[in-house]
Amino acid sequence: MAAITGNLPGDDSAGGYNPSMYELLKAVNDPAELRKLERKQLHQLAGELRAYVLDSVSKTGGHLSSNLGTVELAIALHTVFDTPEDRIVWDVGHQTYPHKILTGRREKMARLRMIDGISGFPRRSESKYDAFGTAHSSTSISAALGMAVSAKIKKEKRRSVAVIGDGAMSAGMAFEALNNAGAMDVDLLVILNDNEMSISPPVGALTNYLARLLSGRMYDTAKRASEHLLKRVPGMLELARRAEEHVKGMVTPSTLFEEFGFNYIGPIDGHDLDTLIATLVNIKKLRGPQFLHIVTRKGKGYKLAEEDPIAYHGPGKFDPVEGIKRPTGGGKPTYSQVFGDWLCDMAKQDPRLVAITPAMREGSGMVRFSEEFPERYFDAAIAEQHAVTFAAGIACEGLKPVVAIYSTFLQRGYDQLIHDVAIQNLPVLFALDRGGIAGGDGQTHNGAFDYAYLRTVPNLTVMAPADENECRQMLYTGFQLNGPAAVRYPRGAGPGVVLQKEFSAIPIGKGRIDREGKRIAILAFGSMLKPALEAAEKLNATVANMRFVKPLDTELVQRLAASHDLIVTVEEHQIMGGAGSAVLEVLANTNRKALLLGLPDRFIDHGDAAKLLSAVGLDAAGIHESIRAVMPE
Ligand SMILES: Cc1ncc(C[n+]2csc(CCOP(=O)(O)OP(=O)(O)O)c2C)c(N)n1
Repeated sequence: MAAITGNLPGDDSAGGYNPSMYELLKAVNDPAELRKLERKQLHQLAGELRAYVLDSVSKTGGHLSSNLGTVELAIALHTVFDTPEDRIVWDVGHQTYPHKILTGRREKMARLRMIDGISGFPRRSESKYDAFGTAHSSTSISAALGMAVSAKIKKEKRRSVAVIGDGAMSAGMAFEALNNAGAMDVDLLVILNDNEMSISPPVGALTNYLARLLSGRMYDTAKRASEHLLKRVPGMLELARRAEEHVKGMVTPSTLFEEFGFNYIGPIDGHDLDTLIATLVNIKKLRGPQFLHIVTRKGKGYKLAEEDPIAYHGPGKFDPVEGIKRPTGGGKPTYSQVFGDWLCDMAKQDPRLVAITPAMREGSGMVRFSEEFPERYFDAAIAEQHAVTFAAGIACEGLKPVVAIYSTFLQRGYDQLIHDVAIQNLPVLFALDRGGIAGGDGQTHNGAFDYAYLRTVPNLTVMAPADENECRQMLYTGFQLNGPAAVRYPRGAGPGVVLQKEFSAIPIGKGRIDREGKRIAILAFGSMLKPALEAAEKLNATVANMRFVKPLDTELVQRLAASHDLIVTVEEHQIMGGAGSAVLEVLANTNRKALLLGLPDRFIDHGDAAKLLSAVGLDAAGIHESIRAVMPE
């Protein structure tokens, strides 16, 4: 493991640590065993845990940088707090691998994010130590506050702790919770895990504020305050607190978090295990809302991740010595790349184009655009609601906003989509990535509901490309419209068709027959066209690429219904309320037999996307089988 740097806790001698041992870690099967270890053993444990995280993520893929940064924090929290009785709520939850390993899931890391394996995020059904299920950001303070209030009502002595990153802290929801909590007399601890990074560098005034807090005069004052806190004698606490507030008030303005009603402590080094434990021990004795600011390093201890925490945020499998392999090019482009290229080409042609991402520059394929058009690129931070209304404001002024957003995250901005964009019929284009099964991230990240929640909104045009070129041309089509539009495409690469550089608009609300057959008509939406065409070969079925979920090509639906015995709809979306339901609405007054294929009414879990689709019958064989079940040869 030559690539591990020397800054593993307890070993500053660069590479001298032998992770194959996992001597202490092997004996820790739950936090009670961790709490029996001596303080000096915890340093060795931290080294082992860090090596184990690197070792296992390199074999399975998953989140890496953030987890290398929470090794000491996870140890300190489980050492000081009486988990699972005390509740630890991790925000987003992508940084919980050390916590998972310490809470009985060490061996299960081998099947992380795989079918029947453990989730990459906390989950109540997976472990009693996972106090709250999550994966979308900025929910931790609200949830932990709910738990703290419940403990108070039930007269239980439990503690509630929220751990939130500086990126997740940028969302409105986190501030709504702070605002609510600070005015309550509850024992809640919020730990801000500040690594000065989101997935990419964080943006916004809060980021600048935190940087000032770390570097400026406030740092010294706050640091002295925290040292002072460590020396406190129980009983003198309130007196000391008031004196300290007074002193702080004289030298420096109170922190933002104090203005919210929290007692601010920090910043402290989140990799300094001794200070971390001692501080938490003291905070545990304090009553009321507490705010601990810790500073950690994303990728800590693994040189390559420290140097490039973005590349190591969520890598696939890799060799820890060699590091991740950069794509050599030549492969099929992903839909995100197709979108990113379209964005740059369109921006060259139309100076009104403005692009917005809620903190997903890399995932949405916008790195090149951000470099080539910095003045027209806006990272709104992890703030989907704001991103959508921000786009609406831009559209009011005659510019043409494109909001690149994952299907699952637009759920956060739904009222804004209706109230701010659609009612005012503003020309905002939504590039909706990760439509359908998300793969390793699992149920929280599947784009399974977007047809349903979009097609019910007046004024909106909803398109689903079946291949990369159709995606490019649909983005162009949506961009030209004088109203809101969404182009919804899946994760990963498409079938690999040639991309036409020239733009050509697709007729609105028109589908296309791709195969003429008899008796059976398959109406395919988006990614399902390819398996539908394959299934149709054996069935000699007609296949239509519907292209539009809204406006639906009702004329085509009626024509196919009149000339076929069975209408089959196929979509990578929940059957309930989806595109098939839209087709049924058209067929309501006919006696035509219809079969709706899509995702079932349950949350589809993590794993290989192709295998998951096949398991729910959304591959060529599954489509064929389902049709034959209702219409035998
Ligand atoms: C609502 C929502 N939007 C976007 C994301 C995607 N996302 C996952 S982690 C992350 C960055 C979080 O940054 P931070 O809280 O600082 O944690 P770090 O990764 O730095 O450890 C983002 C944007 C998400 N999980 N939820």
